[in-house]
Amino acid sequence: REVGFIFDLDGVIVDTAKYHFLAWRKLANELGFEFTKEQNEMFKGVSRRRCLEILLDIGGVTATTEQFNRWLIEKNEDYLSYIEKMDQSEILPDVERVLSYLRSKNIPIALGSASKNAIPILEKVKLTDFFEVVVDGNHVTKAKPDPEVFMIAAKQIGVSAQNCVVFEDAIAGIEAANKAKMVSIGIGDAQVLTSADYVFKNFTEMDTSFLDKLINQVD
Ligand code: G16
Ligand code: MG
Repeated sequence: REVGFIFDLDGVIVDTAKYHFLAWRKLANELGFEFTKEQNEMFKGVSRRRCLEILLDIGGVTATTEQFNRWLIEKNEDYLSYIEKMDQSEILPDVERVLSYLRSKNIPIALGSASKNAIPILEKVKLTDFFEVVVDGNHVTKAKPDPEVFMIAAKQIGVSAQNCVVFEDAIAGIEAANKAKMVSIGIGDAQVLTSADYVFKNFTEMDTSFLDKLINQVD
């Protein structure tokens, strides 16, 4: 197979960052400190455990292993209460157009996410069928910026790494794609995603001719 596309989930397909934020803020408040939207930026693409470590650092809180694990569960249960209410209206603009276009060209599509909740989220927004392969936080041992998640996805769709295109909203994710020698496409702010091969504000800005260019150039 010649070319494959790998999508990150949070911040690329859906905006679940706002729900992660609400859940982390609730935990921070319970522990007696504030957690801001700006601080939440650091959590994008970062594993749940690592996020909690950073959160506790922010609050100057030390935890026993038992407390740490309990807070992880608490945060996730709270997060899942938001996920439960999600529907297709939360798919980010033009994601379906791009997925449909790639599918019409018979191009394999994979998900490469740090989230352990990726499958239920895809189900909620009814996008599961587009993905030939889902690699998520349950399958990796090394988090982004390690390229493991994308390398596993490439292997599973049977496309060599340098012929894969990755869509990512997080700096750590762009780094992971670059380390994997894949074409990295930042979705977000070009001032932030400076090491991406290309950056688009969102999929609405990305036209079919650009997708064709990627499909033909990656080879
Ligand atoms: C997402 C988010 C991160 C979150 C991580 C783990 O990564 O960007 O903020 O901490 O998943 O999520 P969960 O707690 O659901 O396992 P990605 O790679 O989809 O952007
Ligand atoms: Mg992301």
